[in-house]
Amino acid sequence: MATTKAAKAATTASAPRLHGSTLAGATAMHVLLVGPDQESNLSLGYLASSLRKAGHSAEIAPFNDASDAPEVLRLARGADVVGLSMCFQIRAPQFLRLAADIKKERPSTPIIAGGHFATCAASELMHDYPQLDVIVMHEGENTLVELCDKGRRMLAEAGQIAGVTYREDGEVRATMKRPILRELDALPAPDRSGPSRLVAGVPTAYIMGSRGCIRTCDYCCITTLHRVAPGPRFRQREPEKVVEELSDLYQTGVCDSLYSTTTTSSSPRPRRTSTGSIATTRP
Ligand code: B12
Ligand code: SF4
Repeated sequence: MATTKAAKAATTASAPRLHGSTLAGATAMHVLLVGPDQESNLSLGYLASSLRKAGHSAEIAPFNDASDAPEVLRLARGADVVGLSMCFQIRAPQFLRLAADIKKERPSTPIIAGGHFATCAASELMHDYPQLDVIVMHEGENTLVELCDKGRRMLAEAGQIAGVTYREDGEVRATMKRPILRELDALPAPDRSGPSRLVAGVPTAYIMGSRGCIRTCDYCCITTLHRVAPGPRFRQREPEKVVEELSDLYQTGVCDSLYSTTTTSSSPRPRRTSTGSIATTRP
């Protein structure tokens, strides 16, 4: 995928670092979000903007293969918390090795994993890989913010947060299921700082139009995710909000081409803009 080399550089938070400052009585945390970044990584973008909205700071570090590990390790030295986006099963060994290296260097830095694979295999991962401290089940925006709001008590009090798998007294435990987000438009727009992405030389951005799926294919991890988070299986954004985001991206010069992606392949009631692609070219 045509991603600029510059885009590999960490996408640094535009908000100032808030290390050690207080946030409604708790310590603001600096979170390093690590994950694949072949195209726009909307998971990390949404997590970063939600953390910032809540007064924390976030930095995104691409981890596309093992050669990115030294840079991630360097950035982890400045983080209060490391979040790993383990969406792909095939990449799990690399992420677990990275987590072990971070823990070896900085044993007290909490490592939180999330994403499709981490959620589906949460119990097994927590039993077998002590380098992971917490796994956030399914959608992570609110859960990660609530964990960070705990500040340095995050791991000791993880059991108070809905939607996590954690350890207590050496036992792996899961808290109550967190209902999935109903209002996708309530989320702040994803972080898109850093250089524009190029597809065939054209600055391009990806957009989330919906989440979930109406089908129940047994082999698909999207089906498993629905079991761990109650609520409607499929949610769509308001078409007007999608168009607003597209317009902002175009006006601010982030992209010349706009692709509306959706996290599902099946829509019961397609709306005007939620699936398919929309492309505009700057005159
Ligand atoms: C876009 C996409 C891609 C893109 C970009 C991926 C990227 N992230 O950079 C591209 C095209 C590159 C891609 C490639 C592949 N993909 Co893909 N992809 C998707 C897709 C359609 C959408 C993901 C997305 O952006 N969602 C939008 C965000 C906002 O939601 P989210 O990802 O669910 O994130 C939320 C939670 O998961 C959680 N979360 C995620 N990370 C973290 C981290 C922390 C710390 C926390 C707290 C929470 C958290 O919070 C997020 C916000 O709520 C999903 C299907 C789906 N519907 O999810 C498949 C999916 C993730 N892909 C999949 C696969 C298999 C692949 C490939 C291996 C295919 C292949 N054989 O080549 C490759 C792997 C690429 C590689 N080399 O690593 C599978 C993963 C299955 C698995 N368990 O392994 C999925 C689930 C599709 C499926 N149903 O099978 N993919
Ligand atoms: S995303 Fe595709 S494979 Fe997964 S449940 Fe929906 S239709 Fe089935």
